[in-house]
Amino acid sequence: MTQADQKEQFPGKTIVNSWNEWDPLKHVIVGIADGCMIPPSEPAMECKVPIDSDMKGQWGPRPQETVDKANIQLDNFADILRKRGIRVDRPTPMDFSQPIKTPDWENLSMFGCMPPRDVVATVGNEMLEATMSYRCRWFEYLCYRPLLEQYFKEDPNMRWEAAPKPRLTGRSYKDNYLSRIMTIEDRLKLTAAKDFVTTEVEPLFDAAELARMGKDVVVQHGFTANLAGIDWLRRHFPDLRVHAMNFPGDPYPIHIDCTFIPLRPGLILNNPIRKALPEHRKLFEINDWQIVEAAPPAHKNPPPLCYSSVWLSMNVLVLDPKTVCVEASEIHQMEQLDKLGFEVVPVPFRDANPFGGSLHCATTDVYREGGCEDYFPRQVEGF
Ligand code: DAV
Repeated sequence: MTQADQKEQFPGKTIVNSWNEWDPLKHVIVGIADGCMIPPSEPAMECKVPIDSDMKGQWGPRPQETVDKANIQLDNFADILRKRGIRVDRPTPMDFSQPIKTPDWENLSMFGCMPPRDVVATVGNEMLEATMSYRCRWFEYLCYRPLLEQYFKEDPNMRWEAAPKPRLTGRSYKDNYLSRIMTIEDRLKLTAAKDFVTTEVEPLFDAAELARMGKDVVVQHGFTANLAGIDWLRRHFPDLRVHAMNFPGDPYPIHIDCTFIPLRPGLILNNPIRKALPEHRKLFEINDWQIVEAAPPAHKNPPPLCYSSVWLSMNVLVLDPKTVCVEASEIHQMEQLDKLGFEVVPVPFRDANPFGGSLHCATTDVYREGGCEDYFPRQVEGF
């Protein structure tokens, strides 16, 4: 669909507003796979690539046929959303193969612009560019600037913000982190003890660490968000309640959206091997929210050259409190959501998974109807 066609289908004015993960979705950004790279090794990246991954030691442009196949599924996803009356915008890719540098470091390439969820957080009428935590993703916000500039012009109430760009020098990462790991059990011990690869010298967070539930926002503390980053968010949103959560059981904790997904008021989908801790569940329990364990993934392994785990199965995009998009081969997840009372929209997306995730990762909200509600009137001291 061209820009002109889209103007014809969606003549209304631009509104930036999204307070949660479930209210009726009206406008969204869907990523693009063009030019996406397997980035070169760098401190944070090294710790995320799974021990047995086919990506270990590789870097360079992704094979063009895989880019083409991913784009077919991304375009199809965008069309499914448009047919449901949702306006869809796309980022502007750059030449991601070019080396980048700041006064502090150089990196041999960038990453891509497939998962918009990682880069821009929409909270109410604000779109916030995250600090990011990998060097290869330092400039990725530039792919979203044409859209952010446009929304800023079109919606007089939009707040456009950028978190402080981090230095990402060697001081931002623990240099002995990997040397302490021999086995997956070692990893699990470290992550359970909240010993992650990033240090606390500066605020760091990827936008995909946020799960928004009106007045309450939970942020995963892990490889791609540190406590300083969560504290920054807390001070940046003084009217909201920002809660840090960590999930023992995840050897590579990055991005909350394969772990803890709010589906509608009162209902959370939680990864059964990354269970929320009792002290964190309390907030949900005392406010009569239910935390259900996600169905098992349909696949034993992620597709080739994919960073993410098989738990992309639960990386669903909620269109409204009764409708949810699920990857089309994830039969168990579809069945579970159907039983929970949702209309399930199957979306083929496995070819796009290696480019940075599934349906939630591949999108960023611009507009959902509804305002900032307080779903958790009872709070837990110290959380
Ligand atoms: O389980 O591998 C990946 C999330 C990608 N945004 C996982 C989390």
